[in-house]
Amino acid sequence: MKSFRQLCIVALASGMGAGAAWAQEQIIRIGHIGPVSGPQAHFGKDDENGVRMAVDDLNAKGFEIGGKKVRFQLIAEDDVADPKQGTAAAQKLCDEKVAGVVAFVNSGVAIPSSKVFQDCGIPMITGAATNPDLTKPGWNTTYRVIANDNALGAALANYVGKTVKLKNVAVIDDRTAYGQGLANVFKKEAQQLGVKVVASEFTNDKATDFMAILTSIKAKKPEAIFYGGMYGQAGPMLRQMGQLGMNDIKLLGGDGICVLELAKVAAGAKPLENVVCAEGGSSLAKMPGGMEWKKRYDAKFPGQFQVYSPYFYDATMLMADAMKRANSWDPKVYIPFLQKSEYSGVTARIAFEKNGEMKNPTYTLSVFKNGQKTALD
Ligand code: ABU
Repeated sequence: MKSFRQLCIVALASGMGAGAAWAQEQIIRIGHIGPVSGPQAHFGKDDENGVRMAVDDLNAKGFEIGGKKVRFQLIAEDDVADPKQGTAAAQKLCDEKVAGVVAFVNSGVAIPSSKVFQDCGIPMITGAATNPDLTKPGWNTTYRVIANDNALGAALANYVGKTVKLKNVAVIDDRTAYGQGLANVFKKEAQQLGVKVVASEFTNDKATDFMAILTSIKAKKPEAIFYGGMYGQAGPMLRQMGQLGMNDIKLLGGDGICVLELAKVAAGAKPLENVVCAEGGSSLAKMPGGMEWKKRYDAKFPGQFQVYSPYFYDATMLMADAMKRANSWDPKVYIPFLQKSEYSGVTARIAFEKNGEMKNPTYTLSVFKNGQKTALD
């Protein structure tokens, strides 16, 4: 890296006693962008913690690139789950010439921001934004380390059509890139399995009153409602399903509702017991290093774990691993090494397809038993 900022050399006192030496460390800046304020802050903070933990672990190890001692520094930005603020933050990280970015909860923010990073040649990896359109352009700057919504929508459709063999479902989405995209995949896959979609409704990602939509759906007698959206809406939806006596209807959804926080916002609503949700990756217990990593995370960030932080941790470590193999933190030099990653992480062994999607991603279906998220298999 050639700019003055990136050549910022920090001289650190390294020795004790006589003949103390000075070691030179190269600062390598890694960006994170996510909703660390607003209604989705639980997700954003958890993800930022994952990147921070990786940066701290790398620095504690005394990481070297090309024989040079380096020190990673996290540059954290808030997008408040808003595409405009997200693209502005992306441009800021481009202007600051960070070496790489690990970012984004929301697909609606990740998709336009990925273009900003493509234009400035800085690679970004997401561990949470799951809309398949993110990798459609096939840019060498866009990567994902978790299953996308094609996998999650198909998994839920299979569950409905083949496992519990339901005949009629209703679909609601929140009109975001994520919610609408996931609902469309589910609908298409479910219909191909002979499941009838008796109602298609939409809301928005700020709504909290679903009484009118649910009343209209109730009249069509579906056995399940598929919700494409986030837990902040699914929680009140479950409460209102309870108020309307819809206690035997399943609520299905993707990773946006597949979080412990859902039980909190559902506040004891009976239909929480009927939730079936799909998330990318394995349960912590089945990840190669999940339980041990979670113990360390909990000690560092008590009570803040949600779902995606291990993926953000792995994405950061994988990016550092690509720099090490490339002997460079210059994106132009290390991107080809990033593309060819074979990284054994906490979550899985990670390698990429040509378009930046993870090879062979897994998924997990979960239910809520006694308010606890519990993997089905
Ligand atoms: N994948 C859940 C987070 C929402 C999104 O992808 O927009």
